Amino acid sequence: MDIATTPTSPEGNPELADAAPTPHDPPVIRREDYQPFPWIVPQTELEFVLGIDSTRVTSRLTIKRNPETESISPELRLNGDGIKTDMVMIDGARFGDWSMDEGDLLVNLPGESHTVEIVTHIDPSANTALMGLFASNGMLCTQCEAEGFRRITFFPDRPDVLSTYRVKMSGPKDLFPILLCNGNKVAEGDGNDGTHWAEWHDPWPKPSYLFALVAGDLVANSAPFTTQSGREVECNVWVREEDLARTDHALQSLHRSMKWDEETFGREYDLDLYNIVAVSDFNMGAMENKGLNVFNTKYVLADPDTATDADFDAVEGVIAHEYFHNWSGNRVTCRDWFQLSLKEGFTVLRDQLFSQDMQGEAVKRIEDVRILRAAQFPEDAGPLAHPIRPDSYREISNFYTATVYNKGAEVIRMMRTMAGAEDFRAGTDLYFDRHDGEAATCEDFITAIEDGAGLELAQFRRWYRQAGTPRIEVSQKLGDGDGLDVTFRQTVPDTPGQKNKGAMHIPLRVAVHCRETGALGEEQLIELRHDEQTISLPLAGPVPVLSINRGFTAPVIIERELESEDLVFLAAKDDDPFARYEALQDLAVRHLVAAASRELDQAGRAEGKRLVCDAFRSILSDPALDHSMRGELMMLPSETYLFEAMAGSDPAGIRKAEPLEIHKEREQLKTAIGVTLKRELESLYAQVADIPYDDPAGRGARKVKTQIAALFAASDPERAAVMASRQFDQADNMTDRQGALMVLCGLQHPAREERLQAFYDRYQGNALVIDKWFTLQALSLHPEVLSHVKTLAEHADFTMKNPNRVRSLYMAFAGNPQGFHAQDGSGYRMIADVILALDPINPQTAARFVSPLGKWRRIESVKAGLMKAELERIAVTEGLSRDTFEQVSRSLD
Ligand code: 0A1
Ligand code: ZN
Repeated sequence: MDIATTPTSPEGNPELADAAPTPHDPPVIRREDYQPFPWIVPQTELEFVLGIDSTRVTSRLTIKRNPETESISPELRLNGDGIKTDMVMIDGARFGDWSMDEGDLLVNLPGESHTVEIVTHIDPSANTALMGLFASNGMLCTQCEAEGFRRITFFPDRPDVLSTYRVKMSGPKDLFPILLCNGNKVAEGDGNDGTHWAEWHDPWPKPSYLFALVAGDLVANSAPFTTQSGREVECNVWVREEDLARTDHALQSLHRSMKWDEETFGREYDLDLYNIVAVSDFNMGAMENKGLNVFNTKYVLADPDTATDADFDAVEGVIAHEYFHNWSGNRVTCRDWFQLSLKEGFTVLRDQLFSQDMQGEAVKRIEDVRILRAAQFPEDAGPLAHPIRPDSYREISNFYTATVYNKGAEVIRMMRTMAGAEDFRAGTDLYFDRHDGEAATCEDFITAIEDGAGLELAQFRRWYRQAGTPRIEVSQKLGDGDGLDVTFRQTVPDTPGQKNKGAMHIPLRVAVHCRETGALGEEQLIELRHDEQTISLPLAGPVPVLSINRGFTAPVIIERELESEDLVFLAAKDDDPFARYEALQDLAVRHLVAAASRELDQAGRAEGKRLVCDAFRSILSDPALDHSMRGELMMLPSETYLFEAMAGSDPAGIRKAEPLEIHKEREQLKTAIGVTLKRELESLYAQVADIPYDDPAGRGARKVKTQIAALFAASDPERAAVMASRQFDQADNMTDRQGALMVLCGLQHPAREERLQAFYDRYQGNALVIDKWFTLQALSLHPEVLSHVKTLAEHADFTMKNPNRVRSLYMAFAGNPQGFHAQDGSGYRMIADVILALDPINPQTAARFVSPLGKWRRIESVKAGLMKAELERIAVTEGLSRDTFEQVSRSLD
């Protein structure tokens, strides 16, 4: 049964009805309360008799008292969530003396070691939450991180209980010709009733969150990889037959990741088999289960006709991310979920470094910073702010955040910057050696880096404890000698539950250039440790211009009074590509925040636009830039970033963001650029328009082309319609096609509907491309976007059961300021309605829609009231999931 299209009622299923107890005030779990589990589980045997709507699970656990704990309690607590026992046996005999506590199974065991056998039944087809064992597109598949295993069978479902798994599964051969699990297949055979079975053994002890099972009608794209020690690994990418032609890029990305990790981190793969399976219903991007990664199809399938350049990069990055987890996550795992950034922050850094090597360092760094600023900075400034190592949670799924992942990566990147790549590698070698086979903590990681890389990180540890983006106020004056005295004043803002924070240890790469002679100063790394400190930096000439936080060394906000001429100079001349990008962004941010705050008179407004246009002009014509970088530099700061800049530019918190003003001013700036630089843009377009897809300059050309059309959409819609329609009609790849359609979607022009229909007709039935079709319309600059989204929600292809589809429409809409922040609050109401409708189906995905509404404190008062009212409406709804309850209550606190 296809749960993406067949409505199923959770209430109709007694197991799932139990699975949603939604206590009104779910308990708070605290990091400081950690206790080791009193038992160890050396071996786990599982047997699955598979069926789409009824699967029987038998587990046989060998358990022993944990010699490292002093507990003498006979109680064994096995976590469960919405499941019931059919039978419990202890040491081979039927056992009736068990009890339940919430979802958990409790048994009292007198001895030192026992075997525990439990039988449960589950209904994968009713599992719309997509945690545990679920059905997707006719196949069966699991997702166990963080606490999904307890929806399959009773188990100590915590990451510090490592066990060796042997798994047997059987099922109808016609429905499930392929049976996969972690590790190696050790036996298989046919039953005499149309069924078959397979037995798998994973030699590496693992926590339950890394367990995976897949059964379905799949085909593989396979190619062996030979490791540095000469072992051959069979690599398979499993998909539905119709998708096979779109798997080469994923397979090649896997090979590239395996090689890179050997060369860069000295990590070799440790099994003879590596399986990747693509599923269409998945809450997140992908999952690193040992030897059997499960992926959202979005991060596997790619060919030029259906995937953009960005999609290709995302596939490569996510494949790498999951592969790198084999060491940073699986061989060394987390002691408890508060340590999530131990594996996620480190693995994101590893995938970023890999992608820098594959795709080009400068552009990748700019993209990563853009993501951090769009997703993590707002989180750190809002009601859901938390340290990269949180102190408490009610629902761990809510902590798979940009803070834990992306800020976590930035924090480890700072360690690498301070140590240098080589010494950092010595630190990570020591970490892997010391903790291989263990469930470790962030503290273990920091200590290993201190010992192996020779750093002193006592004060640096505050990055793990303190939430909030540090702000550094920078001022400068010429010193007595031949230096520039630069004074740094740092503050870490208050965040929920945290006030009066200590100074951070912040590494910054800096250089002092000279605007008059154009001389570029030498880069140096400085380390800030105090609330206020002054450092003298060497001058390169008489008119010093400070280039600061080069390469975005630290995830901080720099505030400084800088003459606009200095920014123009940095944008045109800095030798650090990131600093160049930053200067251009700063020019635009200054103008747009001032304009949106109505601080500019006519002349000031014209002057701001002129400066941005001048800087743009030098970017358009600079022969030293490749088109990829040019395209990057041509992107104006996003409206989310401007929202932060506007709300955050007043430390007293009095100034609030006005998203519609920001939107209006940003569009006007685009118009000014399009009008002022029409000739330059036309000539650049002519240069890049016909560069072929496979040309080395093709990628950059595609980026530049779409940027130009987007600027013309604001300045000369008729010209943009012609340009974009031609680009669409002539496109031989998805990047050009999608770019053109994105521009057309914002226009009130007949070409819009024509091309939208053509796109739909061409790709009907291809779920990932139809997701793009929904997204383009929901993100569009069209004034009627809200009613378009309402209509799209009624479309036959729309379903609340598929997370990709829900996100393609509503996440896109929530990120469209013009629609979401509609004056009358109808955008907020729409998202609140989505949360309420989705919560009973898929709480994890529903809870992710809360944060856009949580911005209410930082927005002007009328909209703030409307947003808050929607949060309050959700908060009083009966039967809310733990996920949504937690996010809504934190957002209202
Ligand atoms: N560990 C995965 C992310 C992940 C987390 C939870 C999931 O449950 C739905 C799925 C995936 C990663 O970092 O890739
Ligand atoms: Zn990860």
